[in-house]
Amino acid sequence: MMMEQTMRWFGPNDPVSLPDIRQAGCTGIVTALHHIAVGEIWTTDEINKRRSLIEAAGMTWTVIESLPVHEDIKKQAGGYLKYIDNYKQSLRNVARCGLKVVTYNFMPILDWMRTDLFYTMPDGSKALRFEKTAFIAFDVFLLKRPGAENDYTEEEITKAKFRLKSMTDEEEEILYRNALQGLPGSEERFTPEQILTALKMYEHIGAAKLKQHLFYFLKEVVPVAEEVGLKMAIHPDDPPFPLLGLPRIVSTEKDAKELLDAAPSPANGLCYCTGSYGVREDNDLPGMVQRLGDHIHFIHLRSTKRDAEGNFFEANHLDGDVDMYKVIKEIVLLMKKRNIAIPMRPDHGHQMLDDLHKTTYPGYSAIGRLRGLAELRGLEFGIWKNLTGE
Ligand code: DNO
Repeated sequence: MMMEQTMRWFGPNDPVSLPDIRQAGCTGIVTALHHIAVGEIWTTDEINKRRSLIEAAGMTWTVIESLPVHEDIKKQAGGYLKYIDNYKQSLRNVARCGLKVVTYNFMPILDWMRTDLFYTMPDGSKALRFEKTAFIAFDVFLLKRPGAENDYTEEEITKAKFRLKSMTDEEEEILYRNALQGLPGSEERFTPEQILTALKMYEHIGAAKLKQHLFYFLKEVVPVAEEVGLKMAIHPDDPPFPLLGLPRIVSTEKDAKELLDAAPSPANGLCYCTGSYGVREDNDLPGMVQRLGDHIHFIHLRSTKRDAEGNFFEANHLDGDVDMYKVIKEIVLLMKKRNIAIPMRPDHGHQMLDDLHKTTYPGYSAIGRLRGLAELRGLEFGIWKNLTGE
């Protein structure tokens, strides 16, 4: 039994079409109703409309990514009780429409963060990259976040100042835009004022408090998910460390274990994202599958390459710091033990070939993901044949 192969699709406006994804070899689609405002209820009508589009293209809607958690829930402020009720209702509705897995994250304000969306690889393809010094330059000198200088050493700040000086106006503008990129699937960007106001609201919320808020949310929604037969899959922080003074609480195996223990249920689970967890050297990726495998409901496969300076870029799926052979071997063993096919998607891909001339969602061009999926599928097929002799 192989992993269920899926790709993320951002909906009818995605330049990558459903037939493209099917031709890449996928049987499942991972998507969300991006047009519904965060916090509002997903109605069965809207879910079914989307599901029909996917089924008409010969695939199934396997996983939701994401059913986003309203900021008020993360802060336990404003209308958070109503938003939790809405979330429960959305869960009931998606279950009624036959969906099985719901991905979400608990990252305050921002989802993923990169400083460079077009980092040129030696072969001319483009990758996403996080450059620490550029990020500090953004934080301290462009955004001018109050207190930002306290988060870095003097040496780091001096380096950031020089880094900024070395940039052309255009490069500076691009850095600014990249860092303020909105959520995946949305074309909106935050304005600096919006970010600074949002950051202010988190001034008194440290990691311990944010964890309490997550655990409260889980205790509320996990029983509903369990009752209606859904699996929840929390996506880790990307990158897995605090940014802009915001706490990040799903970065390590310990974090994952704690949140699972906070609301014990088979429905309380993880999105095992090797690209996010793998940025930290102290995360033992194959070991996490061994120890937390019963709670892995969705898999993102991607590899990053870090350096001693704290930078990383997204490598080819089989290169970089993630030992994809060991990871997939553990997943094959896990699926054999659980006797299920866990859905996976190749996470991100390089922009390459014809896609270099197209505008797609950062990380989500067709050909790079097609390459990633093909390589991952081949690796899995070989491991699976070898292990099972089937
Ligand atoms: C990035 C994605 C994340 C993920 C969310 C899940 O490419 O992996 O944005 O979808 O964090 O809620």
